[in-house]
Amino acid sequence: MLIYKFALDEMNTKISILKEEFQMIHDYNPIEHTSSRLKSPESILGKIMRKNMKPSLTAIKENMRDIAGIRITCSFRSDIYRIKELLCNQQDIELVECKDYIESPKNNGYQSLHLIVKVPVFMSDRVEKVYVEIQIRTIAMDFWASLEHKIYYKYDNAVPERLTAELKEAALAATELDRKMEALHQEVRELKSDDATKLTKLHLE
Ligand code: 0O2
Repeated sequence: MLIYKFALDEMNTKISILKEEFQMIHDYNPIEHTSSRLKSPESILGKIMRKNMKPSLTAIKENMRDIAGIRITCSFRSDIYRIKELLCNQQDIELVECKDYIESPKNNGYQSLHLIVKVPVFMSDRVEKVYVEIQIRTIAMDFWASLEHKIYYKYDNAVPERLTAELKEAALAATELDRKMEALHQEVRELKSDDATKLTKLHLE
């Protein structure tokens, strides 16, 4: 598991650098918060059985791509794609798979951008490319997902139909909230840039 921990450490450092640099240069931070986790051995075993995977180390290393996972929560929907670009443009990050559950939400309403990337981990005697799953979502998407997760576990996967329908409605409300916040954000940005242009003009006169 150590190699997955190192991969997470590396990714967390990359995200911290992006965060600080953005704050300094643009006076704005697109990342609200991040969390990372290593899948527990029990959870890994559970997935091997569920997916009928070969329980060999090589098969696990190649097929289980979410042992190391990072979740990035952003303020706005546009930030999600910006962060994806910033990370994937880094030379040592290889994008293996991108699942866009924002463009195409899951049937239950779940929204998030999922990336599977490979990062090189430099050990004393070798370099290993390690899979990391990155989930990027807005605060509203994250709020919805964490409540849905709790409900799903509470009902042991058999969520009553009424709740499923209400959850879907809540997902639509979260999408609408994200849309409104994005529009407000855009307006504030335009106002700021107008002010900056006026100030520059004043200085030049
Ligand atoms: P944990 O503990 O959060 O990691 P697979 O990962 O192979 O079983 P799939 O379809 O390839 O399945 O993966 P996918 O769709 O990329 O989603 C995997 C992870 O996304 C899940 O991890 C959840 O974290 C999150 N996720 C996906 N769908 C939902 C959903 O409907 N509701 C919520 N709340 N989260 C979701 P794990 O392994 O289930 O758990």
